Amino acid sequence: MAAEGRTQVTIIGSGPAGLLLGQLLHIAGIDAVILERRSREHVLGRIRAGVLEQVTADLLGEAAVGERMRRDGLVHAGFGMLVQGRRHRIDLHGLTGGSTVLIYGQTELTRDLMDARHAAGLPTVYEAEGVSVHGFEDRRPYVTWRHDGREHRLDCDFIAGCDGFHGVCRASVPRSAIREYERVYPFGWLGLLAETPPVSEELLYISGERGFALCSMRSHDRSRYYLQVPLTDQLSQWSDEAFWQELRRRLDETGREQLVTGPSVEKSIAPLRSFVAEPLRFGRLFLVGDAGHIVPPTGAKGLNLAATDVKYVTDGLIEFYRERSEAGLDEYSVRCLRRVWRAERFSWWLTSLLHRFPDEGPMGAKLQQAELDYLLNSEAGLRTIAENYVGLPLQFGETTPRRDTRASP
Ligand code: RFL
Ligand code: PHB
Repeated sequence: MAAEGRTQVTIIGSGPAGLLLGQLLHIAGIDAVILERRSREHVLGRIRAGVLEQVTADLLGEAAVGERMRRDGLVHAGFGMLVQGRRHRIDLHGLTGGSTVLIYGQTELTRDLMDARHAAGLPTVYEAEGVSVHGFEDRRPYVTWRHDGREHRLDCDFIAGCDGFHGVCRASVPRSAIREYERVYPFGWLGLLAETPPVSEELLYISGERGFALCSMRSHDRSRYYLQVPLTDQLSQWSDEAFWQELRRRLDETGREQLVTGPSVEKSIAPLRSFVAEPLRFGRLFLVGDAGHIVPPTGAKGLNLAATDVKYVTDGLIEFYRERSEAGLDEYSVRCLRRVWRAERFSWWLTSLLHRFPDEGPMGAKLQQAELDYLLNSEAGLRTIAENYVGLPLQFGETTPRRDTRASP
């Protein structure tokens, strides 16, 4: 594993952002090394996203890792909303003029990217300890870490911080150079994965007296469910039986009849947060994906935003190496942030609409019901939800057409 010495781009983190970036750079003929602090198995064990926008699916195709996704992914043309006991359908396809989303788990996508990287013999260091980034402000970036009891150093042209919300890259930027915006929600999501058929063919978002719930899936025989829970709840309080019982209470009669329960394969609690760092570039360091921004999962946007960040930084790097122009890299932050704020707004809005906010009292609950009543019974309201859910085009907000960087180097 040739990780010492020099490379063009050092990528910190082998989540979907880091792996997709590594793959797109490889296709463009740009060398990169990935440093990951966890093991490959640990990364694959994290159960997270399930919904891919068309733009993300296209990028995975561009990265030549779309074969299994196209075969096994489930195309969804709509989803359900169960609000105060009444079911509604958001017809994504009809309301957006033909857009759909793809159900394909983050675990599978990560595995596809890891396999492609391995097959191409590209260097990844797992269990890299104490990763530290240096020199990015004065154009001589390098990265140090410990592995197998030895200190290592890698010099490079650029560092891509794909190391998630708790990573080292954002934390290494001088406080005076960065501004952070944050909202933490007063609840979390308790998620459960089971080898059981999903309760409905499409995703079902539930909002009711007992709080939010989501019925999702990974395939026709693997279901993924979430319950809104207080932040103070511990995983140990939630036996599988308690989970299923609470989900039954939040479902309607049809849902209760169709629900198939079984032992959990995974169960975890995730806090909900909205977060944006500005800017996303600091000299030769780029923040990509969750390292630069977090959305609550309600709008299913996190992984999709990570994928478009990757596309934008890849475009900039290709332009840099082919034309010695930093124009694309200079635009990176602005390009990403416009899209990021749009997704932040939608995720915050949908979260506010569907969850129970204990501190908002009965007035807050009534206003929320009235807004949902308006949205779900109006063509304009349904279209607003659908348009945001399927996501923005890649060229969103750009006035001049950009060059296509997909051609071979
Ligand atoms: P990741 O996946 O957090 O990967 C970061 C990687 O960096 C490593 N790392 C380090 N490596 C070296 N040195 C260090 N000092 C390091 N510090 C960290 C970590 O070990 C890790 O491997 O970030 P990335 O790649 O930006 O990907 C982002 C996505 O994972 C995230 O946005 C989504 O999972 C969010 N999300 C969803 N997004 C969607 O688009 N659609 C969905 O349906 C969706 N559902 C979800 C979600 C996130 C959830 N949770 C758990 C918050 C559902 C849930 C419940
Ligand atoms: C998931 O399947 O994990 C999932 C689906 C939709 C969301 C969030 C998570 O909004």
